[in-house]
Amino acid sequence: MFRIDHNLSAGDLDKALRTDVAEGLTSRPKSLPPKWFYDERGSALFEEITRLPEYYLARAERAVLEVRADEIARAADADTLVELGSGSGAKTRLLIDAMGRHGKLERFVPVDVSGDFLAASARRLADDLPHLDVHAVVGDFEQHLGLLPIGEEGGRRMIALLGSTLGNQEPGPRAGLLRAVRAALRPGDSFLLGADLVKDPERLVAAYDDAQGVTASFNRNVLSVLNHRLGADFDPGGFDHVALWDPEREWIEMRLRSRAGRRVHVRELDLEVDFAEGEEMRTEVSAKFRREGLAAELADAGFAPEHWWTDPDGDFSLGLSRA
Ligand code: AVJ
Repeated sequence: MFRIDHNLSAGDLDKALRTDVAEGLTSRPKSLPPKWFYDERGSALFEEITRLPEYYLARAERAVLEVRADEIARAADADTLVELGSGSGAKTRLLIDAMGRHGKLERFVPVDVSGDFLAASARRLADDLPHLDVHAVVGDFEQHLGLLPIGEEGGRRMIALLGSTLGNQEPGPRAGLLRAVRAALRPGDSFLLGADLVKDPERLVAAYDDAQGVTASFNRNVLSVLNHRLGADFDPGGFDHVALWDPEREWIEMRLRSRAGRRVHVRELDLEVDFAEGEEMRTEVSAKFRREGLAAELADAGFAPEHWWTDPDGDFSLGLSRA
C-alpha cells in the first residue's frame, strides 16, 4: 500500500530557498544552508560520495545496522517506523526487514523535502513489500514534525534520523530539532539516531575532500542550483572547494572560495553580490560527536538514552533513546 502526503508545495520550497539565499549572500561571512545541495544532480553526487573510499560514514553506519538491526527492532518493538530525511533508503531496508522479522511493523513513514526522489524510492519499497503500509510525506522535518501521520492510533513508533544528518545543524537549531522530535513522540516510543564520531582529523578532512574531487563537485553544485532556480550567474568553476576541521567546535566545515574578485547577479532576487578574491562562503557544517556529549544533548531534549552501538572501528554510532 502506498500513499504520499504533501506538507510542502513547490511554492513553499521556492519561498524558503529565496529567503535562505537572500539572507546567506548578504551576511558576513556569506553562507548557504546545506539543504539546497540536493537537486537531482546533488542527490546523485551524494550517492556517489557514499561509495568513495574516503567517505567511511555510509559504510560504517551500514556495518552497525548489519549486526544490530534485529537488536534495534527488539528494543524499539514498534509498529511504525518514521524516517526523517530518508534519501534513497538503501540502509533503511535493513531496519525494515529486521522490524518485519520482529513481527510488529505495519507502517513506514519516510519524510523528505526532495519529493521526486522520495516518491520513487517509497513506491519501489511498497511494490516490494505489499503488506507494508508506506505513507510517504514530502515535508521539511525541521518544520513539519507536528504534521506527520503518526498521531491518532495507538501503537508504538520509532523515529529514525540516520546518516549523521543531525550533524548539519549547529548546536542551537540542533537542540530545537531534538526537542521537536521528542514532542512528536509518546511515552514508550523511541528515537534512533545515527551520528558520526570525533576521530583523527586527517581522516575526517579526507572524507570531505576526496582525491577524485566528487565532494568538490557536490559542493560547487549548490551554485548551479542557484543559477537554475534563481537565475543567478555564478561560475561554479571559479570557486575552490575547501574542507577544514574546526577543533573547538568539533565540526567539519565546507566552504567555497572565490578564486577572483567578482560580482554575481541573482536575477530572481534582484540582488547583486560582490566576492573579494579569496573570499570564503560557508556551505555546510558536519558536526562530529562524542558519546557523552550526545547523551547530554538527548537528555536536555527530554530523551532517555538506552542503547549505544558502533561499528567495530568505533567510527560511527547508532543510539536508541526512549521518549
Ligand atoms: C548527508 C549531511 C550526512 O555531512 O557527511 C557529504 C553530506 N557533505 N559530503 C555529511 C556531505 C559532504 C553528509 N550528510
